[in-house]
Amino acid sequence: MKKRLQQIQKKAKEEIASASSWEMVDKLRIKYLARRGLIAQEMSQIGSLPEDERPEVGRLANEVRKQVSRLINEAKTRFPRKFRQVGPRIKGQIVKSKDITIPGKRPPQGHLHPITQITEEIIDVFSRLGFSVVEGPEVELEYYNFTALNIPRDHPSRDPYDTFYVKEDVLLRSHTSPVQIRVMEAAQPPIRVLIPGRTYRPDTVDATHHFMFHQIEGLMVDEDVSMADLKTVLSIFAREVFGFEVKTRFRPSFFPFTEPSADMDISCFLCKGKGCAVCGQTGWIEILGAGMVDPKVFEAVGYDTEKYTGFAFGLGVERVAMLKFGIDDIRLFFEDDLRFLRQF
Ligand code: FA5
Repeated sequence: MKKRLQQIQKKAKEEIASASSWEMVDKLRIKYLARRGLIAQEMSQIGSLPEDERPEVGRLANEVRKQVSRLINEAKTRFPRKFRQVGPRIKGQIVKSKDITIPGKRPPQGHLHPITQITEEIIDVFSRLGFSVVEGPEVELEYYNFTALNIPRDHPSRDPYDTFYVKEDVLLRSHTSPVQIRVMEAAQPPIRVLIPGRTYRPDTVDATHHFMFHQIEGLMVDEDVSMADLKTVLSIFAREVFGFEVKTRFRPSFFPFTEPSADMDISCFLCKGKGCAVCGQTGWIEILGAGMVDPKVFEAVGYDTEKYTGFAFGLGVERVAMLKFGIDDIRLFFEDDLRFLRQF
């Protein structure tokens, strides 16, 4: 046992000398000096020795323990100790502030663009009427943008001066109507969808025109859908968005993909229909084009034209936003001027 104690002392000395951190030294303390450490294990066996040997072995064991303890204490002074940080904590993390009850700094918070706000408001109205939202590609095939919509080959809107072509047969969509075709190709009636999105036309930019603007398309197809349904749905929309006093009127119009077609006007929000500069003295402002889906469009998507009828409409979101917020120049929406945008 004496020999073992001497070996333990020698080994401890070597190991302590080669330790390279405070933590390593502390592990050696546990290995040798802890309650169940190597030295304590030896000491626990002293009682089983012959009585006359016990005092001497006991002294030696004590001596070894003192030595190892001294070496360990010395070794610990060689290394800087990482102390536990103290201070106020939030979720276990030390915080620098002495007073953690001081309110935090609020990061600047933005809000939705007015066009997005109006789009969401319109979606909200139509979703209560059972319409769901669908989106389609902004880079579109000529087939969907024109051909399937019964727009003839020689129609002026197909001219490169009136549409942004990416290459032959591929273009930036000039309206959201191509998504009508994509929806009808993918699903059978009954259909009630709303299609918001960006559209592009090489129009000269002025107070009411932009080369990029937003439209919201609506499409409802079912058995027995009539012009009366179209008028009802759009009148509800106008009342919900512009208020209960607003009046609506439908004027005959023409679109190759609807028959009959109509433009919907709302009574001028400013002069209440009396006539002013905003409405060009007419008392009315046009906000959308609409009509009953032309049977030729149903043929293009393989719908039974005897069984189904439907209506479609397309409104300019900027136009609606300008009327609702009283904005007189469409360009303000897209100039990213925070002094303008913060007002909404
Ligand atoms: C259309 O685009 C048709 N697709 C609408 C439609 C859909 C009719 C379904 C029937 C059935 P129009 O070219 O009139 O129609 O455009 C619709 C709206 O887009 C206009 O009333 C106007 O508010 C807006 N708009 C058109 N050109 C511009 C432009 N350059 N800048 C801003 N808004 C525009």
